[in-house]
Amino acid sequence: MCATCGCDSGSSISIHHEHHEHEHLHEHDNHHPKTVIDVEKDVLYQNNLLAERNRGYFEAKNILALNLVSSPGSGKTSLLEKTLTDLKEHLEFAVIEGDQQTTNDADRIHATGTKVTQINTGKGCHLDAHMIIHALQGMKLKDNTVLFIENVGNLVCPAMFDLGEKERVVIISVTEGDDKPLKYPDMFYSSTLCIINKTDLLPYVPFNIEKVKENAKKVNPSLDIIELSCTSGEGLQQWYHWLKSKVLVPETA
Ligand SMILES: Nc1nc2c(ncn2[C@@H]2O[C@H](COP(=O)(O)OP(=O)(O)O)[C@@H](O)[C@H]2O)c(=O)[nH]1
Ligand SMILES: [Mg+2]
Repeated sequence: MCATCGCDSGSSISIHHEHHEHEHLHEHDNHHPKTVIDVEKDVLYQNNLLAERNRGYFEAKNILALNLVSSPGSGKTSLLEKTLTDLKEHLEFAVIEGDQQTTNDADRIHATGTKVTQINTGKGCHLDAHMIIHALQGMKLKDNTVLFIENVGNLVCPAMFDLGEKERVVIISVTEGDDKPLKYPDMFYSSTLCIINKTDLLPYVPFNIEKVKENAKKVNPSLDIIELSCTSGEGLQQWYHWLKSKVLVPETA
């Protein structure tokens, strides 16, 4: 059990490299904490060290790593499917998919022709830096890759776990309520971009888009915000523009 957030992360995770390899990791087996606070500090301290290791690897290979976080169903995989399809001629992509169970999302990414590794966290409700190290070992990423890490759907625990990413992107969809930035401030505070997805549904749901932007800016005044719909395609160009502005290499085509 991960004492930091009460989930079962790390006790038994499975990593599926492109659906071929299957690896089980067992950790914390001999970990008997005296107090919850000590363990929490220890878990996050260890995670931060490993995240810095990942960050160094990414910097050395000029890999742009983006950590996508949201509630389940906000549209993370849909956004990736669109992005990978629309920009694959211009950028080198790879994806790490995080979910408790199934390779459903990895299958969707694989269908776009993109290199993908699935991490199943079991009962764990977030990815951590150690899981990313193991995933990276099997991926053999090329220099200058844009690496998307789709985190487990959860607006709470993934906020605490640095994966070594360059930027964190939080996605909220218009069916979730415009108060979410105030209810889950850590996630919005630690992100550099907030994507408001499913704007095609705005006529049908009571969601005040100005209010959600105001709430998000209250938590994080420097947060970039992009409204879009993966279904209609409206606003996607703004996201592509933001993404390309973060890439430090010339496009391949
Ligand atoms: N109406 C609408 N549905 C969307 C949009 N984006 C995603 N969805 C749907 O929302 C559901 C969850 O999307 P998914 O990408 O799996 O979300 P994830 O759990 O965050 O990866 C799926 O049924 C998608 O088709 C959108 O822009 N508009
Ligand atoms: Mg998904």
